Amino acid sequence: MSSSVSVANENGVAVVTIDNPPVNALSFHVRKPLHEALAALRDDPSARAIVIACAGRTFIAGADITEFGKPVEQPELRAIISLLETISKPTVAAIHGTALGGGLELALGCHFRVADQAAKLGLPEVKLGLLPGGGGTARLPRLVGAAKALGMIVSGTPISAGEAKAAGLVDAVFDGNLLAEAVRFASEMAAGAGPFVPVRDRNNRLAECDLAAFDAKAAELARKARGLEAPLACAEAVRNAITLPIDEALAAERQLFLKLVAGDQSRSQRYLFFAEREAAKVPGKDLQKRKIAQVGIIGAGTMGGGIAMAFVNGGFPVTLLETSGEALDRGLAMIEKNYSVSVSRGSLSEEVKEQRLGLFKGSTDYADLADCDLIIEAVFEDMAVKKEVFGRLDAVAKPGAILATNTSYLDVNEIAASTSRPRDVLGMHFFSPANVMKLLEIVRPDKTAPDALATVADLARRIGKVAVVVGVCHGFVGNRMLSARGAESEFLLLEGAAPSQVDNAFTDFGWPMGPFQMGDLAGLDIGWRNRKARGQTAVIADMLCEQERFGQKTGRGWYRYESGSRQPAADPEVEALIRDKAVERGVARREIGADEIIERTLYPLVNEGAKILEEGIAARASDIDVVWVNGYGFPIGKGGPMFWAGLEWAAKIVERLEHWHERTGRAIFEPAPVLRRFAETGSWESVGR
Ligand code: T1G
Repeated sequence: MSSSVSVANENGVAVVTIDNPPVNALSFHVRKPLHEALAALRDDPSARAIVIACAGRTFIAGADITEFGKPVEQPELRAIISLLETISKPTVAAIHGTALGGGLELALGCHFRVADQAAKLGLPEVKLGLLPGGGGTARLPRLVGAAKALGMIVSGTPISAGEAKAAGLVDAVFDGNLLAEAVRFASEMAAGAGPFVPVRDRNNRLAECDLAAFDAKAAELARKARGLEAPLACAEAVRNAITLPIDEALAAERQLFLKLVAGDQSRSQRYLFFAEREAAKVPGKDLQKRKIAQVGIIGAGTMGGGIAMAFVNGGFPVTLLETSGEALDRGLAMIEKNYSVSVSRGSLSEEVKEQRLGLFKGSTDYADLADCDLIIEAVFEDMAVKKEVFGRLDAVAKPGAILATNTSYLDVNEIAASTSRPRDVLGMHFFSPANVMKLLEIVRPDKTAPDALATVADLARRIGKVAVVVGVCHGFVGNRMLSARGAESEFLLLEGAAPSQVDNAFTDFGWPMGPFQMGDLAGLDIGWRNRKARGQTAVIADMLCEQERFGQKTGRGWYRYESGSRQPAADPEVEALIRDKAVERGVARREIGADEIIERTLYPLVNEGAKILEEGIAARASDIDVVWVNGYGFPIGKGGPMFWAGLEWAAKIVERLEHWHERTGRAIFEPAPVLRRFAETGSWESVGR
């Protein structure tokens, strides 16, 4: 037997244990001995039943994602599942932790599945740009019905053991010693009459399916796919389970899987899976972390309130500080309203809402922050104001407390230097709404202690954030690149592109929303205030703001919003204003196509990312992609701006940047040397620091 698979016999029940840390992925060195063990046990009279279990913290978390793109080594998962289904004695999967992807598919090859209370079961392949390739699209509907299977497979979201039991996916849920209970369960099954019907031969749940309702649901999901192929393939494969004999459905699933796994979208999404985990490997990752029990948040506005919710949702008590009782009450009322909306939507129970509200403590006195282990300020974006806050924090915070600023742009070195404890100061740049958006830029000033950085990175994971460590510069990684992406926006409008044309070019590319619609959503007054603070102008946007066209909040911005609707409508007044400004500036207008829009917005985005990489503001190109996918909605099927530069062909990007640089003379088009080198080598790693 191998080190990855062992077999024991417990009073006639064979226990096959898989041990492949850290998540028992079905790597080749697991599949081979597992196949051999099951083949032997099938014909072994001393084994009346078989339990498949896993050592370590979880049941099988799926196929080994690192094996994709390489030649398949036999036996593959499907062969093991087929072998399982030739076994007449009862087979039982004992599930703890997570049974995901190929792990759940293996369990679906067993007659029975038992789980512990805390287990989760799911088919998340769609998040990797794939579909369940081990028969899950044909077997899962046979246990939980087509509609439930469609929802699980297209969303990729795991369900709890309890939900799985209720749905018919799991046969028993245990509280105590899972393995002992699983062996007992298997022994009881073996004592029973049988026969034990493989999942593939159970069709009664399929008969319940209302195909018209299924197709309507699948069409709705397709509309949300935004150009991603995997969700559509998932729906097609589940539909095949209903309409085709199972072997034809399985053959069709295989073809769909092979097409997806070879495609750019899955390559991009698998790249992002590992990129997020690389980003989490911050310097000093394994250092002793500081204990964080009490969190203080200064500022109960939109950002401060959202950040406070993010920590409370992660189970941390929060002291929320404001300058006045009235401001504090407003902030707490907004938080309470946010939770009530979640309750009304059914995504939060009333009980959990009350629990979370109980973790808030409001205050207007800095002294109440004295016991906090981490204090984050989310006050007005002004250096003088930030320094005043840090001065007061320096006076009251306990030794070793981490002091963080939520600034989006400002120099965190300067803030740190204004305190007596720069080693404890760093930036935690959340993205609004902070209780929802996953990205957290951890801004690392020069003097921050490694253990403080490691503590905050670990904390980010604990509150469900995707953290990326970034260096100090104006706008760090995300916002600095956002400026580059938007630098041409007004020129495009003056030269002839309507806001809707630019936005459509973005949504056709796969963005959830274009820059003008996004501006109207966020509020044009925010950018206006930032520009004025920095002595900058944006001709057209400033004019809109002077007319109090702030976007959705005022019913007019780049677009019109009729009677409170959020649906943008082209605004002839804005288009006339743009035309008048073009005439005033002597700008000849012309037709501008989507390709040009992408070249003049997304190529500078990539170019700025290359500069950021060269300056060491980001440690890896993949960190930049993690920022843009998790903080700005860069389409996951393109992997992020830096990965996409490879897909788009970097040499072409350099050539087009040179074209626009020659034509406009504007610096954002001057190709960064690092980008040129990437175009030659095809790898960012060869060009980073
Ligand atoms: N393959 C290879 N490595 C994996 C892996 C996998 N499936 N899952 C995790 N790892 C690595 C990960 O890169 C990290 O490595 C370490 O394990 C810990 O992971 C045929 C085609 C299980 C919920 O999509 O969701 O089956 O950074 O940091 O936060 O139909 O890992 O330490 O070097 O995420 O506790 C489907 C992916 C595969 C599940 C645990 N399965 N994994 O989360 O730890 S495709 C998935 C997860 C498939 C079949 C199809 C999570 C987790 P390192 P971690 P965690």
